[in-house]
Amino acid sequence: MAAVDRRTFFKGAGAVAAAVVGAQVLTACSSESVRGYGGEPRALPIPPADLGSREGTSVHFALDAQTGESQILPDVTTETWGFNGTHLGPTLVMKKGDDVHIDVTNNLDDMTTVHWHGMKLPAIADGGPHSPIEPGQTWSPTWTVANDAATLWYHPHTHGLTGLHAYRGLAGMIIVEDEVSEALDLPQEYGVDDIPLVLMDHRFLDDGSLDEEDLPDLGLLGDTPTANGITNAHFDATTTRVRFRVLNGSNMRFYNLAFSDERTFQVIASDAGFLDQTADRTTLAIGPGERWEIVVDLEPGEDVTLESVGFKNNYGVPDDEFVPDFGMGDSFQLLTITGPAEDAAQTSALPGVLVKSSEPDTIDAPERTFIMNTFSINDLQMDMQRVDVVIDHDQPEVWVVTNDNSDWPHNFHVHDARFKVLKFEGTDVELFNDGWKDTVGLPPGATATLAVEFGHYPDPQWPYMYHCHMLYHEDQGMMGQFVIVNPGEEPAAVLGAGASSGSMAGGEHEH
Ligand SMILES: [Cu+2]
Repeated sequence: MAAVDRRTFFKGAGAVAAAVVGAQVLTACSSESVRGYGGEPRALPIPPADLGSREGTSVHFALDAQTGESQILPDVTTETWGFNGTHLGPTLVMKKGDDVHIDVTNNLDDMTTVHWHGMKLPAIADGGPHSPIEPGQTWSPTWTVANDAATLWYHPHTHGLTGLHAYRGLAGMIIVEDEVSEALDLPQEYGVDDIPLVLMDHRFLDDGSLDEEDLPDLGLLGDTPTANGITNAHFDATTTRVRFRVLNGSNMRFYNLAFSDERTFQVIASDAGFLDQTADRTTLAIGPGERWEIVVDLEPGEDVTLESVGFKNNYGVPDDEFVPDFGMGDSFQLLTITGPAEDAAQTSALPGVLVKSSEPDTIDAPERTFIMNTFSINDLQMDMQRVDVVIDHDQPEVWVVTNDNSDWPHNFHVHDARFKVLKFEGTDVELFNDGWKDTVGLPPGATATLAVEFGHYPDPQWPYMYHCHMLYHEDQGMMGQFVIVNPGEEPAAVLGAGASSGSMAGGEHEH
């Protein structure tokens, strides 16, 4: 190991993890982040399900952003941020058609914002950088849930500080249910066989506090993975079939999900809801901001580990000394799992067909191109006073998004939208991109052609964001703004002094 660089920790840990289950051996192997794997496995914490207070279809939630101390590590406390608690936040459960009201109170000493990732909603409620919540203030967005059943999430979108605020722990899951999800024969008992799994990674200083120093070109890439806010998490299953709602809430890290015995699992939902049909996988990439719902069948009493395994070909990132190490080759464990008791009920076959197939109509759709390179999109960096794209219709659009870097990964997230990946070119990296998504991974050189369907809430004053969801990149300016207006309408120059309306960097043309 003498000749190996800072990649040693994860690569070494993975090699051992493949052979031996358990934290102690990993501890012995790691030289840089021993603390991350130390001690006995701890039970996977389940964030409380928050059903809100409901009157008919009107549902009221309250979120308080606050500081606290948490035991991310087993043997030391860490100062963290959380919603309604010291770290992370409750899982908000809502139903399609609900009229949602949320009071977000900022009990921090810092300004923040809260964005509802994946939600179609009016821009004024979207919680982007134009919606600061000052310390002591309460922000009260409201909207009607238009999304199909899906796993969404909420996190800050503070201008230049999104990464830091999420890293400190401001993140929570949202479960949207609808008549389709409730009728399907799938595990759906929250915390029992329907398990939220928020994946993050951190670095720690010797005193247990979060290391918040940005690594050059990598930002807050962590060396210590966590599941629902703790290291070395263990899940004791009580059923033979478990559904995991996996959210990558990390700043910069991509995971390649797999089980330690390379078993096949079923993918049932992408970012924006159910796949048309269940899909069998043995590995599944999940980039920052993305969600997948997977189902795994367990034998009574068996032990198996959910891992992240190194990406084949390093996700297309050159593996040499000149390129920052994005961790694409790392292998490590995420969650150890023990199967249920011998008398656990057997399950029947999973439903093969989940939802009626739907496709966006892209005939005559406007097409726009987005070239991502280092910290820019279309050679521009985020400007709060500049509208980059104006959408003056209620139809889908085709967005062609290219990662123009030959050595850096990116990904691409669009607010108020869901999309299908029509084409994926320019890379040998094979990604599973089925279903409706709102965030797509882009290995070096990759071009993704997206059919994007927007929520239609015309408002000339309030912009939505599109951006790289590697949060250091976003915070460095890899983000643009779009406004949805009525036909012929211009965006209002109300975004601040010097607002210039409609510089069409998106390059609209009919095709
Ligand atoms: Cu990026």
